[in-house]
Amino acid sequence: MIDGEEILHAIAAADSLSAVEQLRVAALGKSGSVTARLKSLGAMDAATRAVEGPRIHALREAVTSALTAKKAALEDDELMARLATERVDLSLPARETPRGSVHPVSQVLDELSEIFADLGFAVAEGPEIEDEWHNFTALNIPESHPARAMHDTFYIAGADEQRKVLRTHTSPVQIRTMMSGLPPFRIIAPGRVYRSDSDATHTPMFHQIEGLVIDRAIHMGHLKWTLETFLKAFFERDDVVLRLRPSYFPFTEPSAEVDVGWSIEKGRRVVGGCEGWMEVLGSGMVHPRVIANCGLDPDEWQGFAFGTGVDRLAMLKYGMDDLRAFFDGDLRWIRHYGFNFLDVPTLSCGIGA
Ligand code: 2NL
Repeated sequence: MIDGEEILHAIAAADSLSAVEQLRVAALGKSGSVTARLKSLGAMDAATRAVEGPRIHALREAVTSALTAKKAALEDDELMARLATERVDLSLPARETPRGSVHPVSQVLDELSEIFADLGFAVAEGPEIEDEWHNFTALNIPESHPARAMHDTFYIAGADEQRKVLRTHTSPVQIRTMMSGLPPFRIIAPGRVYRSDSDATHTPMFHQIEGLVIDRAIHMGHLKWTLETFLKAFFERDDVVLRLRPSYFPFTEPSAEVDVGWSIEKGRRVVGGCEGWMEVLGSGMVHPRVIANCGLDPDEWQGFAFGTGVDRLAMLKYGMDDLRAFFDGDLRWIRHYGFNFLDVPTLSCGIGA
């Protein structure tokens, strides 16, 4: 073989991938030496070509496989060199990944759902844009009631008949549940509600949770036990004391406001004990007219209902003092008061939940 031997020697001696690539171009490229010899076959007479043809093709094969083998060997060397120098230090701390945090309202909504799920309550949902019938009329709230006034409720323009409102409480969810299903019912309705109110303690949008139990022979004893069990679980204390105070809501009869006892611990007011009272819930036995409005016979079905503000419960439990900060979207606030996404309110803390 004429300069074939030389090429093969050069490939064997190449000590870098770029040298191998240069040799490939020099031999097999468009104007490479081996390519030139392949082209020269066309000009040969038949007898010469019969001898030279197989030799030149054999050379091309030899050069190709030598290049491939050398390239693989050099890549191997490179990998071995890297493995020898780049050691993984397992004692280094893991790199931080930026993580968001769970808003206290979301956290408390999860805690509430968890507690009531344990008591057998399902979560019900409904539209935030409601009609006046589901939001007011079905709930025995008269046309003249101040809550229906334009300055208290956000109305959406439309004909009087189907005038829409941003729901002012989550009660319409319970009305819809009673109308579309069959009793008994045991549900909670958590969600956003809207009122035309804005100051240090009121935001035009806030969160409410209401509960409803409808069955045969339900009485206020069931109401009191349920609320006591719920409040003890929520505040994670056994010394939560309740006081039911007579009150008035158009949709319950009788109605009671629920206070819990508080005490001062380490200079802070906490729920538990009984140095004073604070109101946390509204409740009562569902008004028979509301039951009838939902197409049920109030002589057969009765029950209790309650409602409270989720934002306020969150403030009470986690010690936040300004309601407006909840919805300002200030990242410093959420980083301070937010929860880790693994803080799932179950005994297993989310593992398997
Ligand atoms: C409060 C008081 C309350 C209810 C909500 C209710 C729902 C239906 C029927 C009867 Cl469908 N009642 N809900 C009952 C009593 C009180 O909420 O102070 N909320 C912040």
